[in-house]
Amino acid sequence: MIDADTKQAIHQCILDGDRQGIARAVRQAVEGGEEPLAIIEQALNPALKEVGDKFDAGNMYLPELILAAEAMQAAVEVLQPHLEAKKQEREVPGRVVMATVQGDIHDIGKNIVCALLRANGFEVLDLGRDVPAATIVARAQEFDADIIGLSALLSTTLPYCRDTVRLLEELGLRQRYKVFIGGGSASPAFAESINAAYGGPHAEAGVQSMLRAMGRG
Ligand code: B12
Repeated sequence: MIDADTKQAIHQCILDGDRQGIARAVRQAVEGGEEPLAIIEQALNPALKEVGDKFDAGNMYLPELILAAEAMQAAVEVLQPHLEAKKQEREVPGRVVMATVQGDIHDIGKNIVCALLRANGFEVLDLGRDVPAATIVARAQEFDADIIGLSALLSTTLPYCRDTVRLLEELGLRQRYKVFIGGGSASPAFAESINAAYGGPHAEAGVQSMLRAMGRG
């Protein structure tokens, strides 16, 4: 468990949308020996969830949501190199194309998944956010990917995960790739309904599932 004062300081910076404050707090936490992943899962994610709940309940408005998201992104940027520094010298378990699907600009979670995949030795092509199914499939072929990882945070963009799988089927490529979906809108039931794997609600669990799918871990 991370230190309670550190957790509270990070939590408050997210709620206040304080980019400078959070970069400082997160840097100090890492220098003080806290694990980057523990900072994300125990401090940053719960704070951002609170922001989302407040927004949902009408107690927070879009400009504040944007500031909180920018603070989160600033924290992840500080943590990303530390996550990737954990990379161990080992055989590459596989190649992954990651994207946030069309219509969706939520990319914080996807960026964390990419950092953790790299830390676990995967070769990763990050296509960014708001990526159409056709681009995902074309780039997966070019990159000779083993896995396609899709992130969807909006209920309205979840169908684009289905579109990606359908396009693979139409092109006779479905057996070529393992497809994982994740992000706030994804669920095990939806994943099953589109013939994809559910990556789980946390990046770490998702990466472990991908390692297992590649016969590792
Ligand atoms: C930050 C945020 C934003 C930021 C995004 C900034 C950015 N660069 O990402 C901004 C302010 C831009 C934004 C905009 C909007 N947002 Co918003 N946003 C959020 C918020 C608060 C946090 C999301 C987040 O980053 N969570 C933290 C990350 C780390 O978690 P995560 O994404 O789930 O990822 C983790 C796992 O899911 C997993 N994972 C993720 N992807 C993948 C993929 C794979 C393959 C695997 C294995 C694992 C995996 O690993 C990650 C790390 O553990 C959520 C609330 C919430 N509780 O989620 C609302 C939320 C997602 N937003 C919402 C809405 C409605 C919007 C807007 C439509 C608002 C508006 N009226 O304009 C716009 C949509 C813009 C668009 N077209 O995409 C709703 C969605 C409702 C729904 N179900 O459809 C939510 C749930 C808020 C709410 N309660 O109403 N938003």
